[in-house]
Amino acid sequence: MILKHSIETMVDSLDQAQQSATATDQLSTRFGLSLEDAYMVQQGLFKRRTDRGERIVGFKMGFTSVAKMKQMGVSDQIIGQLSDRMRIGAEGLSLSSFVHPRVEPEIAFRLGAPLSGDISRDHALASIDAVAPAIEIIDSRYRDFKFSLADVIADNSSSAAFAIGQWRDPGLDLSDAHMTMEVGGERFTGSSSAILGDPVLAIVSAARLVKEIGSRLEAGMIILAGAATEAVAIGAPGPVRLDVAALGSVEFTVNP
Ligand code: 0L1
Ligand code: MG
Repeated sequence: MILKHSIETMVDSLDQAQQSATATDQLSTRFGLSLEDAYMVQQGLFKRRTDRGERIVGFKMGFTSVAKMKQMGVSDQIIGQLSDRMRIGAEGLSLSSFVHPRVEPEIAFRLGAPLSGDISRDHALASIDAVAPAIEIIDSRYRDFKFSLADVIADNSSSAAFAIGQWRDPGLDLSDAHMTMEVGGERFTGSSSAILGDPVLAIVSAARLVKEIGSRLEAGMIILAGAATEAVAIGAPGPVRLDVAALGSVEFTVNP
């Protein structure tokens, strides 16, 4: 395991990159970084955020689609954390606050009960309090959006912001819902089945991974299940919108 002062140096590097919206070098080119170390850096980053007054409101799941796992040569999911200040409100998103943001069409779950460790799909399903369409903004703090698996975990699994539409009661079958995202006037379509074959399974993975990092999912927390298509770069100011069949829509404005 890496020394504590090295973890703090890595936290400094990513925290500054995020706060100044300036790309930094990959940590793995400067430090030998295990996946365990990487999650310690992620926890350190969130300690900085909570010390600055942010509140943890949930988790994002990454690499939940076969396409993304293949792209990175990995076979498991990764997890990142969501804070209240990462949620996009009516003011929209300011491009200048990000390095090179991309958007992902997702589904969000709100939990009605705490979860941790190995759980069944039925248990996960029964724990859902509400469901909503969601867009995750990923923004690697690394130059050129290039990183190793440990690098991306340390960097909060690239999570930068998120938008959530109207919550609705669970009960809808979301295993194969058509999803259409519009960015810069272009349309991108996919199906929620791309998310682990069934987005509810993202909750099963989230419960397992939070236990591994010594945390747990709390009632009221939000889980972003992962992307249904490739991430799309936000090239210019304008609207971004997602429609999920039977579930509804979510939209925000990208400002300069
Ligand atoms: O699915 C994801 O949200 C992946 C996040 C990490 C990899 C990336 O930045 O594309
Ligand atoms: Mg995502």
